[in-house]
Amino acid sequence: MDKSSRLKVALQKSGRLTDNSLDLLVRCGLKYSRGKDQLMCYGENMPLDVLFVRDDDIPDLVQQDVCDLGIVGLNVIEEKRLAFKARGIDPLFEQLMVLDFGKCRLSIAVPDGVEYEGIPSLRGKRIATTYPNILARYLRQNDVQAEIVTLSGAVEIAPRLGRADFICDLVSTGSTLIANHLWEADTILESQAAIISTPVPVEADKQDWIHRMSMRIDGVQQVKESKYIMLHAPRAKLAEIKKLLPGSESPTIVPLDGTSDKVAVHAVCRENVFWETLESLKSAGASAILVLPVEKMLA
Ligand code: PRT
Ligand code: ZN
Repeated sequence: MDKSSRLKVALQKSGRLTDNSLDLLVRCGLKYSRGKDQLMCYGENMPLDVLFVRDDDIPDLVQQDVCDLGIVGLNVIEEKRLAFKARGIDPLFEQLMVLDFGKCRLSIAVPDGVEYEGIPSLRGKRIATTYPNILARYLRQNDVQAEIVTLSGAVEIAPRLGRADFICDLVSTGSTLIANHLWEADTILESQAAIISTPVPVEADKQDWIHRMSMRIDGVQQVKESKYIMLHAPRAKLAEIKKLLPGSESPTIVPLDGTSDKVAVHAVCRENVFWETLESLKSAGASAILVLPVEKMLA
């Protein structure tokens, strides 16, 4: 396979998404070696290489077909999508799937002591943000005119510096807002990491790898919460016990040697299994209950 038919994936170089993104590829089977400059990782066992860049550059690299795939927050994806659209760029990169990390929200925050009674309070005010396109859409959708002050960082100090009345910034725990004497008023976008893919049609063998990686990522995300339960159950209690198994569709029922009134039940549970569930199963008559982690899954 020649170099050009290798998949190129853009990941954040150093930040909140870096470890989870690389870990995801490793869980999908990737074994890699790092380039000398640390800017790339080369897949040793699959035709996939990783390019490390700033997260803000990921949508551009995918849009320009420099990379086939990228992992980046929905906040950045949405901001870039709106910016590209405004410039009349078409077709746009595609969003393949959302991932279970990088969760945060883009919210309007208000300085302590300042009155805020919902969106109309923004009318005619200055709002500092690094997400001008998302904020503009929000204001437009709510029919409110306000001044957007676009900053490249340190948005939370803008009100104190007298540069803005409100801010619109990412929040996860909320402690940064509190430390800066701000409170979270309205959420305008829920975000988490996602995979995007090039708008340009890719050749068949690359497409095949994109498909395989999507299936594997799906599997990796599902197994995180999944458990395999095995137990013995009285036949008479089977219906009750099946109902207690969290998130499992149709369990396998296996006869037990030497007894006809008990069976073994095996089930994949798509949700975490807590002690309370085991206690309920036991009360319902189950015995020899085993809960095992699921390592890999392919639907
Ligand atoms: O250098 P580069 O440009 O690549 O990195 P960056 O500094 O732009 O991004 P980085 O690593 O901070 O975040 C990357 C992505 O992680 C974001 O685009 C989001 O999709 C996601 N993410 C998840 C977050 C947060 N949680 C988050 N809390 N991004 C930023 N924050 C900020 C928040 O704005 C606040 O200032 O972290 C601070 C702490 O948040 P609290 O609420 O927990 O105090
Ligand atoms: Zn960034």
